[in-house]
Amino acid sequence: MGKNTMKKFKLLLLLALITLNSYAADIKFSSKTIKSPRAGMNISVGFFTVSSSQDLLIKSITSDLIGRIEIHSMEMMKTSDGLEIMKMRKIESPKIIKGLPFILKPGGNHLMLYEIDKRISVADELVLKFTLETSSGKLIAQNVLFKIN
Ligand SMILES: [Cu+2]
Repeated sequence: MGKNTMKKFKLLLLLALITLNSYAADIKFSSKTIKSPRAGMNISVGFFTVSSSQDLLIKSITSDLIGRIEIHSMEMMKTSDGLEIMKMRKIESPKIIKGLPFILKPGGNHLMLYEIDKRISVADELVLKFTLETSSGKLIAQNVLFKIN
């Protein structure tokens, strides 16, 4: 290999590595739990924490055993007669900010699960399929295992 060819080859190799690296988001899920629905109910909540090495949008979360999954925010509100009530609202495009843990936990933001299949009551674990989008528009599919308790 000539000196010039070698240089070009090294440059190409470097470019390939940089490209690969920009696609490989380091995404870590933890504290993944789903609450078993109460008897006779088909809705419930779930929680997790996720950290990412790059900004991501949560495009969808699905499961074969759950009709619809949303991420909700939760706030305490005071009514005109002074009562404290909890208000939940769907977060339309949840954003995971690079380096900042995105936390869903009891009393705060949470997963809202609707139309839960009865088979879930005998399961210990469930996979939720996350579709995430990078800032450059690339979609990342990730299966995340949740404990049911
Ligand atoms: Cu909710």
